[in-house]
Amino acid sequence: MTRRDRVRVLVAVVVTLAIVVPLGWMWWNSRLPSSYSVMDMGYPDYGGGARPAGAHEQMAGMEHAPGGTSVTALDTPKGRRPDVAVDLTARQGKVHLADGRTIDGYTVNGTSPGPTITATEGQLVEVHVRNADVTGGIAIHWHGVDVPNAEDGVAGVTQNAIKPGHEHTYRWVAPHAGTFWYHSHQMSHEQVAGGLLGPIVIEPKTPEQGVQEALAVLHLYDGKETVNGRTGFEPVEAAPGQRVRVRAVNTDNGPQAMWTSTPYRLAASDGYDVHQPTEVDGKSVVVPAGGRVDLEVTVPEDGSGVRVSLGNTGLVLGPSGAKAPASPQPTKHLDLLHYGSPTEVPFDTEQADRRFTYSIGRKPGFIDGKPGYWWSINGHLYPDMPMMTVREGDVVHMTISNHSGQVHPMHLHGHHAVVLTRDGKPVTGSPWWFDSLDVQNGESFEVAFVANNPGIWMDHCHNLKHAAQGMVTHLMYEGVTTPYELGSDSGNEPE
Ligand SMILES: [Cu+2]
Repeated sequence: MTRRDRVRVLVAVVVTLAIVVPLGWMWWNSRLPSSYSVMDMGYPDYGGGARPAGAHEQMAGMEHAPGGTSVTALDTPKGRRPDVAVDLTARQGKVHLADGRTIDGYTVNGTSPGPTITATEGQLVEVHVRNADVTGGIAIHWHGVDVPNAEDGVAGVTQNAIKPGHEHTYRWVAPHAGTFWYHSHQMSHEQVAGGLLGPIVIEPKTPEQGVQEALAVLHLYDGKETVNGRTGFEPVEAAPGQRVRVRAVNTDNGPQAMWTSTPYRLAASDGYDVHQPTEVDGKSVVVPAGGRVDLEVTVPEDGSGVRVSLGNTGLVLGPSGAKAPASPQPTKHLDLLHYGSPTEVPFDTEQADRRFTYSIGRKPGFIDGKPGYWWSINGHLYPDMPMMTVREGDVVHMTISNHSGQVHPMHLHGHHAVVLTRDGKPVTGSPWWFDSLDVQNGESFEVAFVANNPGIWMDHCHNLKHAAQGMVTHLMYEGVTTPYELGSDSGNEPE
């Protein structure tokens, strides 16, 4: 080897190492421990507000100071008798759908969707959940119901996954009338897709008289759109002239347009009534993944029906045998920024105690040793996520922006937030309350909520595939700790 050859080899080796060593370091560093606490995840973000005494910049974990409140203590008071008692048994295996198909998935009490949980606002709901044979374990989350933290049903954060043959009892007081749903929050990207879910209807204390109700639970089984477990249009008997409130739940990972063959009013979204909703004609309403809308329609007097479409499936409301006219999808969407009329919200949205940024992007890197082009939050990859830290009573502003190339349905547990602006334009209609908000690529929402439910709460993408790819952060109340752990050793995998 000449001197020149030796130099060449040396240069090649140095260049290779300069590439391989940092990559190897990134790979090594990205591997998730077999067991870890959500409190040690990422870095604290105080949103410009007060820091706890002795808080350390690098470690959110420093905050599990002695004397903290465990999530297990943030519970529904004991002693009160339940008003509504429900037994749910989850199974894994064949699912016989209402449309006659049989698929591999999950059932609740033998069906999917599972039974509807119905209660009245203020009632204590007690749900005994049994895992018959779901090998990966289960946990049940009450999507959109702002329950106490101990009842939130997130494996590894608020409880351990319920193992096969085991049970868990959930108790919560129905805090708000509206349309909600329950689903597994253990291996949720697989178990929810497979059908481990069902609807929840909370009626107001004084229901409106003369309004019939119908449920439309949208789900994709094996990639096929269904409503209430069947493809096509399910007939729902309703007399001519009857007002019908259709409660639609989107349990899929993507947004779903919904429209009707007659004009409708959007009575509610995400369980909150729209203030003074006007009649809508020629526009569809988009239900975000995880989101719900209540549409009110009136069955025509001429004996024909109303077609309620969620894509290629839906309901036909009308007298027995009623035909409903074909109803092509409108090209325009209803914009909730300008729908209904303004009214008070119960807190001052002008004053913020904390301001958080939730900027959704995409970048190359490693997550748990896997190279990829991953979702990022504020430029970071999972698990190096912001731990948004608040105190009880804070008014919180959050700017959620998306420059990742895809829509993300953002879901904060335990709270409802109100939209202030989208792309700088303020809400001019009814207060727009949500728990599941579609943020389109290029959009930026400013939202506000009151930190009024202490705990450790997931704030994640409800495209559950994205969540499983690391689109998961948490909102943490100062001084709250969890004894539960995530990771393969713990058996808890909430996403
Ligand atoms: Cu997403």
